[in-house]
Amino acid sequence: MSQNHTDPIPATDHAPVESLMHEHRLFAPSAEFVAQANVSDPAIYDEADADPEAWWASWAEKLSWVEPWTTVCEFNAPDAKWFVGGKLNVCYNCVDRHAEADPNRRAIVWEGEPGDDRTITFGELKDEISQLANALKAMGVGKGDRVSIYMPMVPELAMAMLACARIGAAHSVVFGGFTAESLQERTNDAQCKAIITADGGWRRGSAVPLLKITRAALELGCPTVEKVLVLRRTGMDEIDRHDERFVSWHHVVPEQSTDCPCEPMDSEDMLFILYTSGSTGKPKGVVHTTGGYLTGVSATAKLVFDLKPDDLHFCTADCGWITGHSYIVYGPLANGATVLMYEGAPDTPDKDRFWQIIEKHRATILYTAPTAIRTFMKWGDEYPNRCDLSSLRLLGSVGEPINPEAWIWYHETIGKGNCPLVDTWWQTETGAIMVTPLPGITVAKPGSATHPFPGISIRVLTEEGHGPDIRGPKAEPASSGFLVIDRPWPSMTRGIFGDHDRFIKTYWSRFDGKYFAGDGISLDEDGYLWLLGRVDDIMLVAGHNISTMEVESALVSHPAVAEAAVIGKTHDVKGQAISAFVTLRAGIHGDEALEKTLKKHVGEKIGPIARPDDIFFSAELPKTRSGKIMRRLLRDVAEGRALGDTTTLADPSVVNALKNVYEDKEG
Ligand code: 7RM
Repeated sequence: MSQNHTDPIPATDHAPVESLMHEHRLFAPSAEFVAQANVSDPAIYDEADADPEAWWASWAEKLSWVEPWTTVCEFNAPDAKWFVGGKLNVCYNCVDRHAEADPNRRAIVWEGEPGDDRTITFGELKDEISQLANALKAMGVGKGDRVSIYMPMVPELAMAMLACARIGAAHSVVFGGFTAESLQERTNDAQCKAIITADGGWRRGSAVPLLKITRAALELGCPTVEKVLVLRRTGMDEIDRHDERFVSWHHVVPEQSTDCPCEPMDSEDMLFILYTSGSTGKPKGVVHTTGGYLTGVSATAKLVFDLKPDDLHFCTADCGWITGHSYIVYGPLANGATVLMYEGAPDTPDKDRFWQIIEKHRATILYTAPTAIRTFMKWGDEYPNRCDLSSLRLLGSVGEPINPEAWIWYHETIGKGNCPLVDTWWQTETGAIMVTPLPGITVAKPGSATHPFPGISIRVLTEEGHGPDIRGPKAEPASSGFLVIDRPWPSMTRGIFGDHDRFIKTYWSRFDGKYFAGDGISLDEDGYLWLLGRVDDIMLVAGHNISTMEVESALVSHPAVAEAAVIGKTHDVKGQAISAFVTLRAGIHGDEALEKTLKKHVGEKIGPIARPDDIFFSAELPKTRSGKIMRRLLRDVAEGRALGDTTTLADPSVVNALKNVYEDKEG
């Protein structure tokens, strides 16, 4: 076996009771990877655990501070303060200090959907951000204000975020796929003084009319908005010259001075708000602050992605999500790495676009989501196989549990068996990665996010708040329960903007003084953590807790299946019956025989208890705009209810099509 190959190691044959369906191979990093890794000594876990505050302080010390902190952490659940009394500027840390060290190093490599590209050095980035920051000041935006950013994935989006940070204004990035109503609601909730937008952005060959949508939001009413700064991207629209609120980026930004001092910010000053749309209620404005957030994302970016200054880090998320904030902009740039940013869709002009981009720019790290990986599997191996992916040295996954089948495909077909694969669990609210392998240390089990990041204390708790010591000498086999974090960490959210009661109710009430994440989790006897999905999705079938994730993984392990979503449907006898919605791989037709085969397959993989009662074939599954399967809507379909709130769906027509499939079959 070659030295640089990720070696499969025969796994133990015990499998946790709650989780019988596992890929039974273990994947250790190659000796070559370990030799060059940022961290390869497992002692790091004990060091961090022995004194978590000292551990986090050691990361904060790697940042540049205007004034040192006096206290590392003050925690009075749920209120946390980190690096109290310290002052720093996030833009200085992500841009200026690298520009001072080497202005010609690349900061952003950008690829537009139509194929245009642009490389921006740290020196250029500093100048452009400074001009933009001065333009914002001239528009009346200053320290303590909020700004909505509603832009396509162009470098100016990252610049807008960093320019806000430079002058001490908090940004609220609104994903460019959201509607005028969503933009209005978020802008008003955050009381934004300005909106930064563009005429449009490219998506699947057509231009998304961002300026038109912004205008519609203003017409719906955004009383706090005084100015709208508009970048020209597509040339599809013009600013409204008679409306004094509109300002052309190209008129005002280039004429500004490239000199703009970084505002020294208190460690606890707000850096940004990011709205997450939960399944119920209005979107929550998750607040992140300056010192703790930057410490968390810079430490995790460096250790989880093994980030080096000469890496080209390709995170495929949009900056409208937390993944884009933490691992396109703040984490990698704080480390002085180069980020690759792509504007458009993965299938434009063809289904090999990501692979073409990796080949063209020689990306070294790829961080993407299981929904994308399963889509690539469905499209077939010919697309990645056309391209030279040999520059890749590390792969990451985030957003949903990754099925072992998808893990193996990603590892083999994209990573060619050579790249450690990090499955990272975290949330908008946690700011940074919480559960993850460390690529130079961890022996990976496909489908498991493995262990807490050093310094993070994860608990697997029962309803009553009991649970094993997960770092103990011997974990209680197969315990499963609620994912709880019982120690503060620097990048934890400081609250929901304007709604502290909701913050306490949602996250801090279920387990007193501890953070409740809303996810189910289990621990196997080797001490590995397995994410089970949102607790609302976990099924109770004839007295057994079965995770939707597990049945989905069993289905996806069948060669005919591309993707599956499983739900528990109310059942008179069993409590819940299992319904599965299945998407097939290219060229495969779903019929009764296949339905039988798949039921049998799940029964064999997990056990008769997990055998789906019904299987429905469907071309698509309902997903949020960030790609998470929305099982709640499938339950509505299966239980014949009116559909709940569908505004977070990427494509609302999908669920109506599913309703038809379901009703045709059930009559
Ligand atoms: C980063 C992000 C958070 C929710 C979280 C989980 C799910 C995310 C994983 C995962 C299993 C993973 N932020 N989730 N990563 N589940 N394994 N590696 O996605 O705020 O948008 O979503 O996503 O349910 O609670 S988020």
